[in-house]
Amino acid sequence: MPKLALITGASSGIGKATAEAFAELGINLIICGRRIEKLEALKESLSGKVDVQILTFDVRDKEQVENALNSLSETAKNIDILVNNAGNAHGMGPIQDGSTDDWDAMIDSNVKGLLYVSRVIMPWMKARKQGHIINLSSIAGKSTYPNGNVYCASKAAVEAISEGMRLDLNPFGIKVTNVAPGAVETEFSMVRFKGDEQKADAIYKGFEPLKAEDIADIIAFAVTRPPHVVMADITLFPVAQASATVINREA
Ligand code: 8X3
Repeated sequence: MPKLALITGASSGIGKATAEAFAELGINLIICGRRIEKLEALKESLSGKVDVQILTFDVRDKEQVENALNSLSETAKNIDILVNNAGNAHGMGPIQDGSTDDWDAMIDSNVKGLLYVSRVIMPWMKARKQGHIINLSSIAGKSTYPNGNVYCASKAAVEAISEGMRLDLNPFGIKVTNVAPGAVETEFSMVRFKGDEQKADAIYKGFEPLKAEDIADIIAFAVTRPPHVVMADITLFPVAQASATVINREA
């Protein structure tokens, strides 16, 4: 029986790359996001390989999340793998000057959105006594860096939520994998710097960052371990990166 995975934030970056990697493994997909055209294009490109269903909702909107997920057919509720990938950074600067709108955006998607989606799907997994939840955290969740403040806090929350899920879902045989990447070149920095290309490009200058596919590759590895094995916590850096703040850049 082929597995079924639901991926949030699947229209780009790590979410999209994970959908592509799962399709290679023959895992059927429910791809979720806000950008319908991007999801349609992804569905189109994968449809020859696996079954792909699209769900459009904004993880920040509790009602939208609940309505969209509950609209799934009974068969489609048999989700084996949930990839909580949706999330982003908004702004980067001293906390005393921070934008409360940016803070809302990060806490609403990275923390509350992840919880809303999981809250619907965890009972389905519990009832089947099986499932695998992959939470996309960040090195920012393990180490707070200057000007990262609320973004780092939102990812520290993801770390705590992964631990909490692992503890509370333990009796039901549900696997929880926390994935904490360092520098990955995606739309991430363009969003963080609100479209300022120069600032975004500077983040990845002088070294070879990770690609979305590198993270997807590790997630694909995590979901193909034997039933008795769970990769609980994975930190991934490009070779040039040694910590949240130390990156060896060519001059
Ligand atoms: C993304 C990695 O180092 O920009 O979460 O916070 S970092």
